[in-house]
Amino acid sequence: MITGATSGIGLGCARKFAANGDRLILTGRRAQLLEEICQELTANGTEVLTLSFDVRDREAATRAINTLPEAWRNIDVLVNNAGLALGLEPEYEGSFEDWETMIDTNIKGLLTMTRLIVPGMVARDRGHIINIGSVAGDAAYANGNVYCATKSAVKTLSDGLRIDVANSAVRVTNLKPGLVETNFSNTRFHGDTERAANVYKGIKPLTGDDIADVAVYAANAPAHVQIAEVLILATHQGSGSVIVRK
Ligand code: NDP
Ligand code: 8X3
Repeated sequence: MITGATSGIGLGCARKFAANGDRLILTGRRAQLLEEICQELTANGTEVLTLSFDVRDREAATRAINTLPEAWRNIDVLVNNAGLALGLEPEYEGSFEDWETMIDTNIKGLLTMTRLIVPGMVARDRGHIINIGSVAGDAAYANGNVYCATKSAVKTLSDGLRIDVANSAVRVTNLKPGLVETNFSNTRFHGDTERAANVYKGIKPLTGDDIADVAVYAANAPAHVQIAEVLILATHQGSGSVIVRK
């Protein structure tokens, strides 16, 4: 199951896990896009189930998971990817609404999906949660404040879950990408495409597929190997705040 599979890293994961021969449950809010992706992958021989809901809506998420057809109930891998940044302003000037959306999606949405799906994994003694954190969770960068804090929470929640499932065969991975060219910056800058494009100027950024490669690797590592955390940066990115543009 991949949350936020309609774009970027989630879509990259959908395509790479499909190429790996897996059956996929794809989620996102945009039902039409999910349908188009389903058609693309189904045409290539992948079995796909789509679920359209907002991860912030706990009731809708619960309904979607509790009404999964029998053949789709035993989820082996959960990629907790749905998330976003909104705004890039000093902490003392940020928007309350943007903060709430980021916290509700990146932290509470991820927790909802974890709470709904991990009990089945523990009961079956089999499963893998791949959380999409960020380099932003390792250290704050200028004006990143609340977004960075949500990704820092993803790291702590991944570490906590890993401890809590350590007596089972369930594995937990926190993938921490740096600069990945997706719809991320368009969303962050509320549709200002020019400002978004500038984020990737002068540097070859990562792609959703680059992150998906690591997710597929972690999910297919031998059963005794737990890829706990991976930081993935573009070659000319030194840290969350050091980006060398040429
Ligand atoms: P995109 O904007 O391209 O994709 C975001 C995905 O999240 C979409 O599929 C969107 O689907 C889904 N999503 C957002 N909000 C919700 C919601 N409330 N309910 C359900 N789905 C939601 O960005 P990315 O692919 O870059 O982002 C994916 C993840 O990667 C995020 O968690 C982001 O923080 C993280 N990340 C991104 C980096 C980057 O540089 N791009 C670097 C590090 C981490 P829909 O709109 O259909 O609901
Ligand atoms: C997304 C990458 O560096 O914009 O998490 O925070 S960054």
